[in-house]
Amino acid sequence: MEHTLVLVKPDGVQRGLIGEVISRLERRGLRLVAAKFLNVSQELAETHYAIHKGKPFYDGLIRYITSAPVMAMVWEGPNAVAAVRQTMGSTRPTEAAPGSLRHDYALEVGRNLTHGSDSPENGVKEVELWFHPDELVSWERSVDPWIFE
Ligand code: IDP
Ligand code: MG
Repeated sequence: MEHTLVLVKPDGVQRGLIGEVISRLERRGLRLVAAKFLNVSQELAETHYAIHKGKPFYDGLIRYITSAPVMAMVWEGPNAVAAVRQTMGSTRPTEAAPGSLRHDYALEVGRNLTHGSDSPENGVKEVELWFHPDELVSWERSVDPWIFE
């Protein structure tokens, strides 16, 4: 089953939107695999956002993600990566589809509430970066056959 890393970023945590994010992913039918609430270290932030090093927004991005606690989660399901990114909406909130989290709760790209892995390969890498293997819970729900084909 495909895994994806989801972060409720510091703005989402401060604004009391952890529950809203979880609720929307549950409602979609995705299955929670792991969760933890943490302050992001400088090192973890730099590794997670290494691909953006050198871009004009990089320093601000590192300050943003380390500025307050985040809720880090692993979610799974068929096409979990694409499903989560669709539920979150486009990176720039004013381009995000109506009904998506970033459309409904955000205005600025530098305060866009959530992170979701951008490919199944990066999903695997990011889950390995943020979680120990023994933190991932393998389980079944009685409704799974009504959600997973
Ligand atoms: P994503 O989070 O939708 O995958 P990326 O392009 O990977 O978007 O960028 C990572 C994060 O960096 C974004 O979610 C956003 O918080 C921040 N970011 C991206 N572009 C800008 C920008 O132009 N200004 C400020 N922050 C940005
Ligand atoms: Mg990205």
